[in-house]
Amino acid sequence: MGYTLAQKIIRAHCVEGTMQVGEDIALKIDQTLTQDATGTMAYLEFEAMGVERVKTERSVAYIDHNTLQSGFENADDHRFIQSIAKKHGIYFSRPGNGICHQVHLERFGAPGKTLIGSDSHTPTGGGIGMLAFGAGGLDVAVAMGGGAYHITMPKMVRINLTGKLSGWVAAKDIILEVLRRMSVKGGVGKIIEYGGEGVKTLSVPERATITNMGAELGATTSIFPSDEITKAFLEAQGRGDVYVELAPDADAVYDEVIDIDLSKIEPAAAMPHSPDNVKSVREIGPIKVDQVCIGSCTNSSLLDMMKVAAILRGKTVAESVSLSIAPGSKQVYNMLAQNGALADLIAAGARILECACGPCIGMGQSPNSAGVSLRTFNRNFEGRSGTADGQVYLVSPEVAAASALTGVLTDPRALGDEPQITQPKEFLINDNMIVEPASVEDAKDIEILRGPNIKPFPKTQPMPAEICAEAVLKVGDNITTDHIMPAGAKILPYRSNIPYLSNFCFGVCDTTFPERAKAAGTGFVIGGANYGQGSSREHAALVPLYLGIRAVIVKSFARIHCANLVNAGILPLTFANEADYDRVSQGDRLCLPDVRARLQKGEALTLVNETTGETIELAHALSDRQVQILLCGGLLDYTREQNG
Ligand code: MIC
Ligand code: SF4
Repeated sequence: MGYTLAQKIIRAHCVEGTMQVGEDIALKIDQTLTQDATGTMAYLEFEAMGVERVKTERSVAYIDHNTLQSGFENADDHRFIQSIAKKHGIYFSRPGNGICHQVHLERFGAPGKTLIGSDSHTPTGGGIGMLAFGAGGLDVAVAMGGGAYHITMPKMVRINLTGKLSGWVAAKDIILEVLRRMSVKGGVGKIIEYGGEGVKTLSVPERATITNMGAELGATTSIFPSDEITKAFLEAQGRGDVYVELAPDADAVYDEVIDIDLSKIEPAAAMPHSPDNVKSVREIGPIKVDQVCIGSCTNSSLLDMMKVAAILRGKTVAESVSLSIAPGSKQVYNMLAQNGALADLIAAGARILECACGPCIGMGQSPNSAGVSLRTFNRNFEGRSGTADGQVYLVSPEVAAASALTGVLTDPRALGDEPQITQPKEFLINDNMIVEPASVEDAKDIEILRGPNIKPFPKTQPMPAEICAEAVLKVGDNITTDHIMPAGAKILPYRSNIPYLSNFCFGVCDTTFPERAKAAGTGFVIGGANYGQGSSREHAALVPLYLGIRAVIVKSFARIHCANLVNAGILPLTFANEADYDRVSQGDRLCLPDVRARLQKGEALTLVNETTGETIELAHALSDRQVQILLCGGLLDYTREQNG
């Protein structure tokens, strides 16, 4: 029996476990990346591990999220990350150099390598045949220190692409179609491999758009084969030497196969407030648009920007629309400047932003009240834009640009012939914004620069014999980490200040939660299906930990958040029967009797609802290692214990 592409890379990196679906496997990690919103915490954790020099082949620290300096906090965090990178062997991508995933694809990614990043869209690297995972900061810190990355061996899904996209239909429309079919929880526990003849019609940036947004399926990761197109991209980046051809075996076995005929796909949009709420632009109709934002790690490549420039050339953005554009990297920005396309964007009235995440993470450009915002981004969760009642639609750059001109949601097929944009033979290569780490010798003298906003890691404690506490919060299905720990311009500066951040925990669902949790001292959170979908921010676990949450009991979890809860020492449990979700109400007094001993012995866990007198069966999918981590009080304590 042959292997799938992902299985081949897993086999080459597996240091523990066997490739049986559902088993815990440990992978050697070749590369890591961090961004600044999760990076400060990740490097504090790395420091706590006491490792002098990173043990990966390449680790890169990017500054791309917290790019508004409205006080000293973000600037201080950037200095901290820069100094720690220099000292410990990490490359540092300076603010202004671009969004981590775009720059990593351009300058560092390599087919066949493993990458973990403290950002859920790290699977963007799958566009060049990397096996790339989003992870919590603590997992990335462990990997930088040479530790393996643990995942549950996923199922293999093949998405078979046939045919060719018609004019004006984009890679974004392919992934929106996959989301429409599979939903935001359809990818949980799965690796999505793209294959078939249709793959040859897609450039690397298009493939990367698709693997990037595989995060919204909840997939462990997504990957494309590495072929002649990958080779041409890497050669154009002056990195042809890292190319290797990679494909699945002809007799590889997949758990699921999905066929997509590219010629049948239409321009589409994900409607508020979920990336899987997808309809064709034609079906939605010409709704009035207030704002258009083009950029983000999903759609900010040179190819995307050139298409947008061609659509806007010689025209003016509709009077009622605010259009902002953020190129994905300095390379893209600079090339647009040199070839004149930037002038077309400016002339048309676009507001050009720096190459960073920007509006995608609520760093500016919040829409007006109840405003309709079309975005080429990957997430349209409620409130994420910074405007509580903002109506965000996710679309391709083509739909975005066409609609910016008309002021209503527009099918770009109405614009006549599609402009033909080809990938350049050579990209503009200038790595002057990537700072190399100091030599081992020089590193000794480097001082780590810490600002006053950096507060200590929350207190952890070993798993107690039993947990008895109140259900301080009960929420429904598909709760995102943006609900649990919102981001945006007002809060992001406090990513290294958990006590301050805690005032905003679950703010989207219930602003009284922080106060009530503090008053209760310890507590449970009860949730529905796909709890914790979205970002990799470990703050969505560290802040509840700080607020005394000891266990989260839900119908099902999203992968990265579940791992983050374990790493923080919070027990992630599920109802053995989903219907039992209805047998717990907010405010009920709950008990997990003998929880420590039962976890140790591998015995079933039960929940006693002392308010109703009922006993409820629980389940968990914890590996033996995760049980050990929880018994110690979290991954930091576990790692310290392991290192003696
Ligand atoms: C996101 O897109 O939600 C983020 C902001 O990039 C997060 C990371 C974070 O919260 O810092 C992610 O995707 O992991
Ligand atoms: Fe940045 Fe948005 Fe991409 Fe997250 S999804 S890394 S915030 S651009």
